[in-house]
Amino acid sequence: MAATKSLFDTYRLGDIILANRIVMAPLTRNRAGADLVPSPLAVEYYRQRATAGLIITEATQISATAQGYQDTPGLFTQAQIEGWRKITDAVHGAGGHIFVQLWHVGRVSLRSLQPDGAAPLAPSALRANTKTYANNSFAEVDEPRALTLDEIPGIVDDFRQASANAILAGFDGVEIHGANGYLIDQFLRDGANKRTDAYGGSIENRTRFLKEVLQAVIGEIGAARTGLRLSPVTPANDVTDSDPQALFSHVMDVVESLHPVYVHMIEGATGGPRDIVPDFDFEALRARYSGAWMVNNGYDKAMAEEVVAAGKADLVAFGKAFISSPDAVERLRRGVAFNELDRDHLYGGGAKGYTDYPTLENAGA
Ligand code: 8OZ
Repeated sequence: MAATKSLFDTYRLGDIILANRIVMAPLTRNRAGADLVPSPLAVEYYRQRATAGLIITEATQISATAQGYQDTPGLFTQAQIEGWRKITDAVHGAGGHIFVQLWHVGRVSLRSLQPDGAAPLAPSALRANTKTYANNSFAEVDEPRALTLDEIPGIVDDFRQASANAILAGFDGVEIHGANGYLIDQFLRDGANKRTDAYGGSIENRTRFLKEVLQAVIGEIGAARTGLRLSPVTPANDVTDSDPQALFSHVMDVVESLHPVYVHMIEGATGGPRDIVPDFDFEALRARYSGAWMVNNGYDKAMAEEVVAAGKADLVAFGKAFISSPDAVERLRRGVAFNELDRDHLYGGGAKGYTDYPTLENAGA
């Protein structure tokens, strides 16, 4: 019988060896500097958290139209590549590994954040009933414009180019953000995608955009450096689907055929409760895919140890724990509580609630 796996064991992910199975989840913090270049403070923030087996960065724009929130970073200009290089060097210097999460927000945006004040882009011209963070407050999103058929290859190519930029910036790989009601998820769900061309209608058609993005990114940087995040049951950003089990079963078959190195599965409502769709069968999704399985959503130490020991997951991602506790891995190891989360300084601002959380070591514990 194989030895029982522990959260604190190393893990081979593609061509890299992670120091443990604890992942820092992608976390939007709205602190990018001028021209959406990550700030020097972000270098310190990620360096502090480099004991995670893997860091997945905050969601990062593949192009100017991909933006939906104020001060979220990009990876489509030389200055942005150079800004991220400082972060990847810092994390690698501290012994960690880091993937960048690549996103296009689609309809979750405002004209004020789009080039020339144009309407945000989406599969269909349907406004989402959701808010985004801009001008230092939350605001209802604007009505989008439907992408024309001949515009879609350009967006797929923006994902490809951003993945090439990620390698130039020194990242170990990329996570494609297919979750939480952003552009890829908008294509997947029949509540947001009303297209009548090859990208809408059947489950196969709605999965086409994701498939093309995966093919383009894997073709550019290789499957071993490509991950994918999905959230089949989340209500985030007003995405709905008439049959998520069937939809995501097909998605997993496509994913298995292209074989990105991991799938990162949000098992409930993003950042919220796990049990919103009690009869949804995540194990059936996992059974269709043979790569690394990363889980997320409200895990504590006992739950995380249990899923890893039982072989139900290879990696467990923690979000809030890594915001409040740069040494979340050490706290998990020792069974010590995480710091309290400073909810007033999650989005935007400076060092407060960002790089000023204590570790056990600098608290003298
Ligand atoms: C919280 C606030 C803004 C963005 C996601 C990127 O839900 C996000 C996000 C989360 O994936």
